[in-house]
Amino acid sequence: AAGRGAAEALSFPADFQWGCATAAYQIEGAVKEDGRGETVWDVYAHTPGKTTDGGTGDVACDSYHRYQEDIALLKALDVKAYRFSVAWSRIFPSGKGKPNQKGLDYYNRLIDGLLAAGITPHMTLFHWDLPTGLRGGWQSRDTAYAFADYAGFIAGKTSDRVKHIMTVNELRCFTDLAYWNGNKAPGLRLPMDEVNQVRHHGVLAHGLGVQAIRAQAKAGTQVGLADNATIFVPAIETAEHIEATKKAMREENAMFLTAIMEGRYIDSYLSAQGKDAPKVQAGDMEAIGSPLDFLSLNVYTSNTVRAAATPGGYEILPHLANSPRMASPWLYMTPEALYWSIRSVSELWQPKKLYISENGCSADDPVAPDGKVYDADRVTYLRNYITHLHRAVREGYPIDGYFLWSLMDNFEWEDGYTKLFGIHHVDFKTQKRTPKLSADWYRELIRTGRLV
Ligand code: PNW
Repeated sequence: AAGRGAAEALSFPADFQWGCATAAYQIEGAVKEDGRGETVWDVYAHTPGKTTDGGTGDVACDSYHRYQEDIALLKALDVKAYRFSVAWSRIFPSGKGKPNQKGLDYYNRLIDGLLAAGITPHMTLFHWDLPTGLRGGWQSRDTAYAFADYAGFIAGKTSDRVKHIMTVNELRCFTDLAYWNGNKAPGLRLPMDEVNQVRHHGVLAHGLGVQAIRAQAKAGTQVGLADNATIFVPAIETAEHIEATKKAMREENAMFLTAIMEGRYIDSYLSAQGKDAPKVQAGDMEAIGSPLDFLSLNVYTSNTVRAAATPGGYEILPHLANSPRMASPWLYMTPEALYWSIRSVSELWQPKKLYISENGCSADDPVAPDGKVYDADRVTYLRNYITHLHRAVREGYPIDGYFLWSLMDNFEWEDGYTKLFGIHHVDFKTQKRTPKLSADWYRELIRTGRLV
């Protein structure tokens, strides 16, 4: 009886939304087909030296042509939901102006195919593939207005069937990493005042996007975003370290998630930035703080936090030389991140509903003599993280679903094809998709509804 009880303790609710995630530029290919416009990632990936192996998204997984095969993979896993992104430049080739019906047709085919297979679509409107027709990119405030027009348009066209819409994916990645660190497209390294303005245009685009979607979508459409907040885990689970963790969460994400959840830039951020703080116009913060129907978090890794000596202070502990990590150097294995991300945002801001919109890892993918990939490290990573997801479910946080990144190996941005996150192996010569051990493991988790 004790053994049985232990197994039941790791059960998930029957209606828990297990899913997989992908993004347009990472899987679609067909970059010049049916009127798709050029994006910053087309330019960046084709600039020599920008991606590790010279890889581009020109072909990627060829999902633009093979989406039915991808739906079949999802169906074989028996996932309940699929998170994909819409390529803005397929809908508005230069970012604005006249819509391109052929681009819209593709997403209609995909959405209808998913629904026919009994899979709920969760749609992201911007996953970094900014049309180059938008001069100045995210440095320009006009890009936020163009995004809102695009978001409202696509919501109007699809919300009869798509009930979960995310505005943008990972603000930090397409602002800081693209305009400050410079290792994502367009690859700039701007001074801090300009970076803060780029960040502001990013959160503004999200906020104006929420308003436009609400104005044009059918009733019952749920709107949120997929954010990669920087996540913290308390050094020890005591009141003082938990307090420090929440404080770190709120302050370290001040320019993104905190601004969105509170509708303002908190004082510590504004005073730290001083004269570099963003220039804000009337109405901006109201738009940015638009209430959301759900919040989705992309969770990969975290840092440990301890309460600092000064009252109310916090200290972020650095990763150590031998801290366990996965194939991508930034991807430290910190499974508690899944629980503490959910708990911290819940205690800070009480979102109505939560999803994990991405979790997964790059790992060694050894091909066995039988041709199968036995990615045991990825299974270990997933089992550990989902154990901590279970804790959040068990404690009653309003978490409705989990999307594994990624359905299949794909174009991993500046790493090209040298770091792969798929639970299906893709042979990029033949485009053959093969389930890895992790896909078999995930299918079993979905089938039984519990961690085994
Ligand atoms: C996410 N970090 O990116 C993206 O949403 C995906 O498109 C991407 O393929 C996936 O995670 C794996 O990298 C991230 O440095 C990139 O912490 C970098 C970080 C986090 C997420």
